[in-house]
Amino acid sequence: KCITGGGCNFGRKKVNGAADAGESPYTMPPEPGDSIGYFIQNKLGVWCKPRNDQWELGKIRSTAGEEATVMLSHGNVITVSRGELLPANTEVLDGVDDLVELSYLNAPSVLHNLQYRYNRDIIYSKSGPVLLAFNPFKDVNIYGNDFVTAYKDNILDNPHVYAVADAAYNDMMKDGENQSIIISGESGSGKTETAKFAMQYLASVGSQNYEMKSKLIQTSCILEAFGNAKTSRNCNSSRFGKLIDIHYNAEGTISSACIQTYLLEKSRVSQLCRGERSYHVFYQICAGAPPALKDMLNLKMSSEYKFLNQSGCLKINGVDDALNFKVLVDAFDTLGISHQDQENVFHLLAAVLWLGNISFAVIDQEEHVELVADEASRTAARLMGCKMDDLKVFLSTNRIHNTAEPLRMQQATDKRDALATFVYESLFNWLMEEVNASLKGGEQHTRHTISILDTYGFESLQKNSLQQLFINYADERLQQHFIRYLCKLEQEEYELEGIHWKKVEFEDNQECLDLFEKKPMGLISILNEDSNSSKATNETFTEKIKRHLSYNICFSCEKGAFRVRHYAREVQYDASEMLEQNSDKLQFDTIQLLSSCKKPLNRSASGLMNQVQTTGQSVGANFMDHLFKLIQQMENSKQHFIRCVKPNTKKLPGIYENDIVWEQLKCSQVMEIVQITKSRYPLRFTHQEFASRFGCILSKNISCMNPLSTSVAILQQHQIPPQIYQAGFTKLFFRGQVDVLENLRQEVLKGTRELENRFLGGRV
Ligand code: AD9
Ligand code: MG
Repeated sequence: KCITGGGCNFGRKKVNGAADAGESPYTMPPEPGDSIGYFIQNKLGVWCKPRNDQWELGKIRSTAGEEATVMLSHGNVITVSRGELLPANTEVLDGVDDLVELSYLNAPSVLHNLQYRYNRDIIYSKSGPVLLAFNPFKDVNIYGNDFVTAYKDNILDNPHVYAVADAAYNDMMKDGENQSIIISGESGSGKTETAKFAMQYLASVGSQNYEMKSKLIQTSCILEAFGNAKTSRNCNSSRFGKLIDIHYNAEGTISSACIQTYLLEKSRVSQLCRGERSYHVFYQICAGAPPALKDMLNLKMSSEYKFLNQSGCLKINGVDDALNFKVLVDAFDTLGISHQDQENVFHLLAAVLWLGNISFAVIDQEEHVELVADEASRTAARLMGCKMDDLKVFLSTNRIHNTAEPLRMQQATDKRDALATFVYESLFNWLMEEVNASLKGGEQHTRHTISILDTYGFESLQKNSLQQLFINYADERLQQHFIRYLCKLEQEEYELEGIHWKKVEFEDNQECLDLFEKKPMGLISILNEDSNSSKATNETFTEKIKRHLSYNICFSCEKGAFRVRHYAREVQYDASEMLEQNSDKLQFDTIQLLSSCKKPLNRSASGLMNQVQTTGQSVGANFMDHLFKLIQQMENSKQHFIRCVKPNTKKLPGIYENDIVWEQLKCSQVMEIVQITKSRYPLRFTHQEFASRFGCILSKNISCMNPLSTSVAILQQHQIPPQIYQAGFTKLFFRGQVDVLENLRQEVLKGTRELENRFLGGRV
């Protein structure tokens, strides 16, 4: 098997659903520089753009000076400038598994190849070491137990998320190394679905532990109910990032698992954009709670709650919220969450909804307000488990040094929303702790871990706040990690080793990362500093970032807003509430109120009490800590990359929009990665390793030679063609396996063993 997982190409595999290419025509490609000349001379297929900026395939009929006459595939003949033509690959390469196998790497050829596959429901392709996963927006029949078995038993080995998970599992067992599967892509491109398929595979191969397997699979349902919502881009958008660690024992059986979550979008609890929904679980409980539970919670239909009805969207086409509530309860049961705890969870969900319906009445000339004692406030207090009077004082006043200062309408509703948001966040965190406690497993000893990372996609909304700033910063960090791992480190090694290498240029996002991370005056440091300072306001914050960061080409500042040029796109951020959002400080009275409440809340309150006393970190500082730990964990593991691609913005099957696909491929630098993979040297030995491994097949006496001379002597004696290797300062680099040398070595070793056996055999 090729050690690059598709990177080297000494022998092509037949394409699933595509023509058999027979002998690879790229063994003798024309030099890139004069490839169009070669095509014109031989009247081969070319790509041209006759209209609408859409590439079309044609054949050159004739040329005159700088012009060429091309017959398009549907019969029209057009004249274009030679400079506008790009070489097309021969038809036998249509639909190859790995873009590395294309002779000509240009935008139309790559797009054509992927479309060829997509039209045949072949949604997975390789671009060198990266798996490209196209969202089919329909069921494609390539998952389930039979397919898991087929990949496990190597009956199938074409590109698939199961093949990636299988490689991770096998590498872990073979090399004893931790592995990570890093899934990226735009919102709605299929990351979460892909992560679930990877988890399904890993739960199946690794385990005779059926209890753990079903628990692991059921966690998705809980995570999605509480952390996913309908947005304008995805009806099941993850509003948090997650890293799933699956731990294995020495036999390769799952021993336990752990899920870390990041940066839940809290604001969604109280504020929704038109056409979007809050977290699924709210609609599920309203639609699916049995009558007794509804009575206990005084639960109404979702349309009765302000937090849900504000956006004009209560239902998702094709989604049965009531049924999903039953599925959720089953998942709670599978994970062993007690009925009492489940009841507490439902109480708090209903409490959040009722908090949103609480209203205030103006009570004096200064427009101070007081909480209205009605069904909403009474039910909210009862469900949270606090006294009505305490809730009333809490929501109508601010406690400053033992005096209660009355609030105005906006302040009171803000305080109400902050409380509801906090209750939900505490509930989410508590639930994650419970899920993890259930996945802890018994006393089994953990050897190694496979981690699956499913983050948010890059976001650019109409109004972008602190949440988007952190999501996009995390995306930028992961992009750098991806590029560094796949483009930078490899090329740097060739340079350091002094071997001949035609450098592939790629876009580095370091400048944008500096904007965020520079110390002491990067965007995040300034944000953290100002949100801890009592003097800073959002205006002084905007002034300060303008003063300190305008030198950076990725940054510009406007009144109350700033723009960042991300690798994916430029985004404008609204700075008007950033400091409050970042400091996320809870007043002492909030903690007091919550201490008397139901279980998840009083636990959060005591946790917070400790936090207030010890760290007092801002959201940004906390998030940076998390992100760096996450990247470090990845760097200490073998990494497998999956890039999900959204083929259209309509979220419909069967539509492949070239521009949309190209934009995503360009952002993930697919062409550059393929180019590097095409010419890389996947196999490498230090001179010392090579000399001691293959020294035995050298006929001359090598005892007085240094490792480099020995290595060169071995290569020359066995006539290894110089085009498949290069000798660097400390290492030898090979384009593919050195099977000839391995076979010779095995023969020598076999001969030696036989000889030893003959001598020893007589005596033993
Ligand atoms: V976001 O950044 O969380 O907003 P994701 O996670 O990238 O986003 P998700 O996995 O939620 O996207 O996929 C969006 C929708 O595409 C799913 O709800 C499915 O309806 C659809 N999808 C994605 N992948 C597949 C697949 N392999 N097969 C079938 C799929 N449908
Ligand atoms: Mg998702």
